[in-house]
Amino acid sequence: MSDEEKKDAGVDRRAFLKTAAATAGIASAAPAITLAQAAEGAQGHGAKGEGARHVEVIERPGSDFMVDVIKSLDLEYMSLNPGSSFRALHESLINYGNNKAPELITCMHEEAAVAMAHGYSKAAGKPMGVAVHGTVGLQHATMAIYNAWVDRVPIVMFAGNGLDITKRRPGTEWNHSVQDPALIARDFLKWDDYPMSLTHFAESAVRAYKIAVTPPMEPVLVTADIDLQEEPAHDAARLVVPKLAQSVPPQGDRGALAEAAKWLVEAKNPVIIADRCARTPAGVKRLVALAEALQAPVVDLGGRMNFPNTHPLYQGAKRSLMKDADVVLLLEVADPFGQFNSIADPTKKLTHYANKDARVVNISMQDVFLHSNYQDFQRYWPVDLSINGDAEASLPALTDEVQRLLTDGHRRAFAERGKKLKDAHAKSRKHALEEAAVGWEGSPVSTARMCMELYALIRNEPWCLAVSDRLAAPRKLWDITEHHQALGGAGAQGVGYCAPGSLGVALANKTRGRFTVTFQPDGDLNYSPGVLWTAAHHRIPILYVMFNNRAYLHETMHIQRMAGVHGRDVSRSHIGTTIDNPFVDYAKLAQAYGVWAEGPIDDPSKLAASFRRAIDVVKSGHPALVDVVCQGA
Ligand SMILES: Cc1ncc(C[n+]2csc(CCOP(=O)(O)OP(=O)(O)O)c2C)c(N)n1
Ligand SMILES: [Mg+2]
Repeated sequence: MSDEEKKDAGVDRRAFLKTAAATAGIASAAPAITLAQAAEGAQGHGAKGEGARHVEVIERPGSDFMVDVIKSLDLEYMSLNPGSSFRALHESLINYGNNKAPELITCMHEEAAVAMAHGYSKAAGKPMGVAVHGTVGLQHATMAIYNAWVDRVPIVMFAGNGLDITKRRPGTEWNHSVQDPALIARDFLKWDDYPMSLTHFAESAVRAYKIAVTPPMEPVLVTADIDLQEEPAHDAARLVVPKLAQSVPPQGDRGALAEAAKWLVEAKNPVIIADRCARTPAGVKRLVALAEALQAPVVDLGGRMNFPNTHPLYQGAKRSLMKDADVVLLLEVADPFGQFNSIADPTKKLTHYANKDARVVNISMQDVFLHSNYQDFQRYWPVDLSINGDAEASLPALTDEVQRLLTDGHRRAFAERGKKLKDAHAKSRKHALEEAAVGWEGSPVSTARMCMELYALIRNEPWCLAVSDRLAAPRKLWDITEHHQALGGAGAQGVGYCAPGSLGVALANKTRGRFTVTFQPDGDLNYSPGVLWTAAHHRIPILYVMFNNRAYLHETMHIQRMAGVHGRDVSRSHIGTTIDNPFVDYAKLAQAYGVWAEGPIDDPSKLAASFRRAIDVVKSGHPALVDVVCQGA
């Protein structure tokens, strides 16, 4: 930092404190305290220390150096719920780091802080930072970390903690200390470390970032020890921030890709299945190039937006394709077994619905890095050619090999295949429209009507659907052509992702000129409704359309199924699964948090006008919520 920057960053504030023993914080929000009081922990939560009266100002706390390190990581934002185990880092981020790159985003729950970073990362194409209280904060954060883990999303997290027992204040600080903070989340972290010096912190933070963004991308955690944060950075002049070196995503073995190309070109009925294949917009173009070279159908499972749904080769998830498939190419598919088999619920009857003789090529990083405890690796499926590599990085070589093999004969045959697929695509689009018309006038509103009323108003905006795996209608009926338009879902179906995850997407979109919309399930919002306050406080433009079925409806259906199997009355399945008596007034809830809101709306003819008003609010740079009372799950 230059002297000018330091001044700008408020480093001079410390000099001011030194002479004046003056005030801290925002007068309206926090009572002014003297340095002596601060040293005594007079404002401390549960601390009753004897505290020295004489306070020496620490000119260069370790936490300032930590900020230098964090600033080298190009993190636009860092979400947090405050906690004293990282209070020095927090203060340094504000006053030394000037609350810029990263800018702090205040969250009301650690799960929301991590889920915001999860959504942000997918929309921005780079990680966001998170700071958490090492013990209780991480306990809250874990499900969101697990979601990101399963979704292969990089998040760079910092936890505060104190190891040295001689420095811990009695009481709370012991309750909030842990030998090994990352332990609780280690099964779903790619890497973590507990640095014991500032140089160690610098190396580990940079290493953590590098590891997080190397496919398979995953969350990482570095603990910032409280004493390292709060003690002076000894030898400050000699501390260096190591250069961040990012790895080139690994391409699969060229010979194996050539073999795969041979199989695909020779196939009569090849099928391409993509899940988390396209990490960037380039990935979509690469998949289009391969599919067009082969005139092969693409099944997009939607973990990412892999392929335009307007493209004639886009075929949705069709089992019929798999019946005739002779070569199947899996591109970063989370569940290979599930593409060939189903297990009926509740009978658990196994059906193998694909052609048994199909040859399968799997391009994935799944075997390269996985953990044992949590079972997100899914059931083993024996493939014929397993290629360890990043799918997006491997596609150009695969397409080159395909192109090299093509003869005029192939091209003629492929053109024929392409025509048939084009017809099938048009038919399924028509069928989806007919399906959407069912219950169009119904009240409560049908989910398809809710989706299409909104789409009519935003289709010419640079829209982004923050969570795209919950409702079928947008996937089938909205023209999804850009990578950023459909960002998949929670990853591990941990409910509570949609509200904060969407807000993280909106945070990324704010500076990228995109208009963020999300269909917000009611059950999901209630895990962390404080997200609405974060949206209002940080002026994050997003349109929350409540998809309010007044229930944990998926669970209602599970109970109904069980009642059926047990030969009992299904009419009591609402017990423990519905959100009624009283209904939640989501418009009032949002308003209480400072968000513009309308509803509940159960008359579909009233949707358009309300959506229009909400869209104007969002366009003016603020969040808005429309509560739509829906049927369906
Ligand atoms: C953290 C967590 N708790 C419980 C569940 C089990 N669960 C699966 S779907 C669901 C219902 C969610 O309700 P809502 O978000 O309103 O969606 P709906 O089913 O009504 O469409 C629940 C509770 C889960 N997946 N994650
Ligand atoms: Mg619901």
